[in-house]
Amino acid sequence: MKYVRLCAAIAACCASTLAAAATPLPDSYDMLNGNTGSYHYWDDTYSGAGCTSCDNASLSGGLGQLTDGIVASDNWYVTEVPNNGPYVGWTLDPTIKFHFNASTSVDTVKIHFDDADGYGGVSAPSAVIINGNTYAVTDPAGYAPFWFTASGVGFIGNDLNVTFVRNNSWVFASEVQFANAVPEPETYALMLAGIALIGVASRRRR
Ligand SMILES: [Ca+2]
Ligand SMILES: [Ca+2]
Ligand SMILES: [Ca+2]
Repeated sequence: MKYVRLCAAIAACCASTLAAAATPLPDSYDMLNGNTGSYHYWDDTYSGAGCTSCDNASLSGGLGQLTDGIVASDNWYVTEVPNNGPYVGWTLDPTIKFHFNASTSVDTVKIHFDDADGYGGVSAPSAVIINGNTYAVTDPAGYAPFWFTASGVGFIGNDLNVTFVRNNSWVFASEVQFANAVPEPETYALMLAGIALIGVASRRRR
């Protein structure tokens, strides 16, 4: 029976689309700017208010290097020479408040950190705190930069606070990404189209 196979195909299609993760982008983030060591580890492209060339200046209402899609390809001592590199580096435990204009669900937070194994006082952080929940970070083997993934975040709202807890003098991050499994409008459109097709198929059968 053709329509049974058609229904099965549509169901499989809808199921795979539903499982696909959406990757919401924040509309802005607020935080303290990075610090200066051998070089400046500032959020060089930050678009909001605040001094982008001042250590620990309050930055607000904009986006910058933590959400620009650019992921550092190497350790800080390679990418940050001479200045304006892709990382932001702090000598404090920064809290970054990510703001979504519309209420947004977040299941997963991914953060790209440097892991210089202590070179220059830069190590992987010991933990990440997301809206009060602590996620321990294991220092990966070797010294390559790495992605840390916090799963099961279960956040729905507008403002998501993320704190990096240092394990050494410095913490360096180059990108933060969010994901959720909520179906997007296109998914609903696909499902409606599928239901319509099933209706057509069953009418033809009759
Ligand atoms: Ca920078
Ligand atoms: Ca970046
Ligand atoms: Ca390591």
